Amino acid sequence: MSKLAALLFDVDGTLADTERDGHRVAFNRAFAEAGLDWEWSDGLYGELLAVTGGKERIRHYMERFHGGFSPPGGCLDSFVAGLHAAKNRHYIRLLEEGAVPLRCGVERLLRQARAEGVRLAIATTTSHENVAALLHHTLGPDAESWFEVIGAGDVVADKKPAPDIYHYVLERMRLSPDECIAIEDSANGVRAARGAGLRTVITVNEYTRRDDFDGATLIVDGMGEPGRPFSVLKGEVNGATCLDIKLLGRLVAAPGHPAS
Ligand code: XBP
Ligand code: MG
Repeated sequence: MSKLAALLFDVDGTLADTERDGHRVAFNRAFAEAGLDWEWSDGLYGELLAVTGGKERIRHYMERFHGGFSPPGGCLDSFVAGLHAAKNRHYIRLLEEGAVPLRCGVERLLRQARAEGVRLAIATTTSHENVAALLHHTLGPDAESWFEVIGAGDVVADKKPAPDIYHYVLERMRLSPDECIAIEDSANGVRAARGAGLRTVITVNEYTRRDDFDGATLIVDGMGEPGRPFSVLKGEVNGATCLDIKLLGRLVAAPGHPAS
C-alpha cells in the first residue's frame, strides 16, 4: 500500500482554461499581426488540440487547410517559429491582463497539498515561461517555487501522448509512479501519464469532455470546492464532494497498481 508523496499537474486545460481563453486567442492575434486571414474558432481549435505543442499545431493546420502555402522568406521552420513566438507574446499579455483565471478548486488543492507535505510538480507540453507567467498572475510571484520540478515543453524529445515528460519529472523527484497521482484534462494527457505508470485523475473541460480516458482512475467535471461539489463521471469517491488530499490519498492506497 502506497502513501501519497506527490501530485503531478498538467497545465493547459487542467490548472486553467488556457487553451480556449489564452492560447487560442493568442494564436489568432499572431495570425492577424502576420497578415494572415487564418482564424481558429472555438470548434476548430477543439479539433486541433489533438496535436500537442503550439509549433506542431501550426504545422498540422497548414498541411491540412493551406497545403499550397509558401511562407514569406521561404523558410517554413523560421516562419512557424516566428508565429509561435508572437503567439506566446500575446499569450503572456493575456495572462498579465488577468484574462485566464484558475479553474475552480485548483488553488485550494495546491494550498492543501503544501500544508500537508504533499510534493508538487508540473508535467506539461507548453514552455516554462508560459507556466511561470500563469502561476505568477494567478497565484502570486512566489508560486513557481511551490513546484519542486517544472517539466515543460521541449526539454524532452517527444511531447504528450508520449510518457517522456512524466518520466523526466519522476526521475528528478526520485519518486516511483505508485506514490504519485497525475492530474490531467485530456486523452493525450492520460496516455502520457499512464505510459509512465501513473494513476491519473481527469478533470474534463468543454474541449475534452468526449475524449477517450481509457485507464483513468477517476474522472470528474472539475476539482470542486466544499460548497460547489464536483460531478463524478467515472470512479469511486466514497462520498467526497471535491478533489482533496484525503480522496487522492485513498486512490494511491487502493490495491492494484496500474502499471502501463
Ligand atoms: C497543451 C498543449 C500546448 C498548448 C500550447 O499542453 O498542447 O501545446 O496548447 O502551448 P498541456 P505551446 O496540456 O500538456 O499543458 O504553444 O507552448 O506549445
Ligand atoms: Mg492539458
